[in-house]
Amino acid sequence: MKRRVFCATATLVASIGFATAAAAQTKWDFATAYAPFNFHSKNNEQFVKDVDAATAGKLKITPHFGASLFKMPEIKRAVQTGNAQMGEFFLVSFQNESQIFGVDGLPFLVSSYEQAFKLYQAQKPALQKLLDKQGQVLLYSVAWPPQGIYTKKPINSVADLKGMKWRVYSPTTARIGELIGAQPATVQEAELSQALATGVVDGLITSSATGADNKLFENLKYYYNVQAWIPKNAVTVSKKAFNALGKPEQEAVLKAAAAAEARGWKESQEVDAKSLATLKQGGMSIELPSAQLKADLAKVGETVVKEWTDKAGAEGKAILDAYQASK
Ligand code: PCA
Repeated sequence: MKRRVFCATATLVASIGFATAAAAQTKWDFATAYAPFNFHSKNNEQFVKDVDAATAGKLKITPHFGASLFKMPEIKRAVQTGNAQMGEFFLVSFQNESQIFGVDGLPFLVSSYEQAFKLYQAQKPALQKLLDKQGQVLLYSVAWPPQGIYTKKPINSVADLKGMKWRVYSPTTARIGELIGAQPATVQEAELSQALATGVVDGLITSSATGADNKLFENLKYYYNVQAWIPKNAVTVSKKAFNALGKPEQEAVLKAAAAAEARGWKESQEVDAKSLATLKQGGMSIELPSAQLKADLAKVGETVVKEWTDKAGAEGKAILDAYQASK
C-alpha cells in the first residue's frame, strides 16, 4: 500500500515537472492552403521565423502548406474551434457568412494596390469585429495580385464567355458566372490544375500569381488583364491561444504580423510583374480587354455591386463611404 502511494506521488511529481517544461514552449499549428512556393506561403514562413527569433523559441509555430491540415474552406472554422491555432484563408470565399468578407471581391471598385489598401483600411474595423465575434484575432491580411480572365479561346465580349465551364471561388464569382451565362463550378486552388486538366472547368478569373503557380498555360492560352478586383487572404489566430500567451510573446506576434502585412503587400506587386512574365514565357497570350469586353464587364460589375450593397445594409454602406472618403 505504502509503495503504491509512493509511486503515485512520484508520477505526479514527474508529470508536474513535464507540464512546466511544456509550458515554457507553446506550440501552434498554422493551417494554410497554398503551395510552399506561393508568395503568401513564403511570407507566412518568414512570419513564423520572426516569431521564433523574437520569442527565443518560446512560441513555435508549425506552418502546414498546401491545404495539408485543412482545406481552405475549413480553415477559418478550424481556428474558430481551436483545431488549429492559426490559419490563412481567402476572405471573399466567406461572403455568405457575412457580406463584410466580400467587399474586396467587388468588381472595379479599386484600380490599384493603393486603392485596395485604402479599401482594406475601410473594411478593417468591421472585419476585426466580425472575426473577434468568431473567436479570432486578425493578424494580417495580404492582397493577391489583380484578378484577370483566363480562357482557351480569344474573347472580345462577355457573349464569348457564354457556356464556359467557369471555375468560381466566391459567391460573387458564382454570380458573375450566372450573369455571363457560364456554368459556375467551385474549385479550390489546390485542385485547380487537376480540374483544368480533366475538363471540369475551362475558364476562370484569378491572379497572374495563381496562373503562374499552377502553370495555367498548360491548359489555357489567353489571359485578359482586366484587373477586376484585388482580393485578400487573412491570417488569424484563435483568441484563446493568443490570450494564453505571455505579454512579450503577444507583442512579438503582433510585431511580426505588422511586418508580414507590409512585406506581403509589397511582394504581391512584385509577384504580379514576375508572374505575368512567367505566363508569357509559358506561351500564354497576355491581352488587354477590348472596349466591348470592358463595357460588358463593367455592366456585370454594376449589378454585382448593387446586389452586394443591398445585402450588406448600413454596415456595407459605411465601408464603401469610408473608402470613397479616403480615396
Ligand atoms: N488566387 C486564389 C485566390 C485569389 C487568387 O488570385 C485562387 O484563385 O483561389
